[in-house]
Amino acid sequence: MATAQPNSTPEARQDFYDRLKPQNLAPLWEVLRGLLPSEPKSKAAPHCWCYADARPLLMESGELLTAQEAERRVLVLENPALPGMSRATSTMYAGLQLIMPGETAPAHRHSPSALRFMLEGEAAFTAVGGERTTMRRGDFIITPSWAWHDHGNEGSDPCAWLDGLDLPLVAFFEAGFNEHYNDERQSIVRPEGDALARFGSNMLPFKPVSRYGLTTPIFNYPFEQTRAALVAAAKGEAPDPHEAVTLRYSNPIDGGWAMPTMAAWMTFVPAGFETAPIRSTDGIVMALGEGAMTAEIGDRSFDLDESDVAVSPGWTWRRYRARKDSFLFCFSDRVAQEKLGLWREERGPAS
Ligand code: 1HN
Repeated sequence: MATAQPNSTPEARQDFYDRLKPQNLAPLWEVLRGLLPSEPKSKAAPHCWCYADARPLLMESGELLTAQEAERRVLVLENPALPGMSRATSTMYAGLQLIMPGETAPAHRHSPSALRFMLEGEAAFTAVGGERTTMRRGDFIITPSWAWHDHGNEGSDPCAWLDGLDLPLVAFFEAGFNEHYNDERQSIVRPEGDALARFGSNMLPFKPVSRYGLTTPIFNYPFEQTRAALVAAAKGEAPDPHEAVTLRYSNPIDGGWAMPTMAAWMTFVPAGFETAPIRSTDGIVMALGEGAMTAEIGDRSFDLDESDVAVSPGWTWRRYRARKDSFLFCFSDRVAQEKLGLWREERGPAS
């Protein structure tokens, strides 16, 4: 059977494309392969920020300007493959924030959600929803979307933490809002520990409450609890070949992830344990809370010490080897991908 055989010249095609352009039309067949790769190829690169190298610069920023002046005194962790875009992975923002003794980072709120992983200092607090929480090393802290939040440091040492925000995701949806509070600090209406007592003690209020919409009502998951749970869990079962011992931070209201756009979890890799390769479609930001370990990410290998931050781009093989008992905090857009039916993982052979 004869099939249609258009015999256009390259010049004729180009002429056609030139006439499409003024009509804001374009030929799909010229770009289809780029739109639909056979598998994801992240634009982000594997990378590690050594806290020992970043810390002196962070402290120098403390001499340069006040937290109030800066609004948030943060050194953005820029993925080397995405310069100037304020992105650690393709969809996640990360930064190192410093607050000096006596300072206040003034109250504001925004539709992007924020999380913090505490790195240094014992006397910083954050206030959310009229309640304060003291932020200690290894604590996982949440600022829900559109919740007023301010931070302060009432001790005598600098305090620093890792910030994670879903800014690139929100920017993609063009759904970002921001508002300043009419005072430096929000008014405190609840005693410290209220949220943890009501929602973080394996009990829940009789009356259904949702203080922050889709976000967990617990806004500080203390490291002390997380660490104890991981260590106890490691006693009951051998570590998973790919995950080691991993528990995710959950929303007690529905058992889902703690936040609607950013998934967070902590992995305990016991000293000497080596995980088998795994890759997933979410790009991951990780910070070592405690221990010492090697992270192999794609063709890179990073020796992580405490407070170092590393990035594993989406669909990139990763594996860990612990030199000491290691507690690795991780966050990614996995929860968003899961809701959209996009998230996948692949597990390599366990040797
Ligand atoms: C923000 O509100 C904080 O509240 C930190 O500590 C970093 C980066 C971009 C936009 C808002 C904070 C931020 C941020």
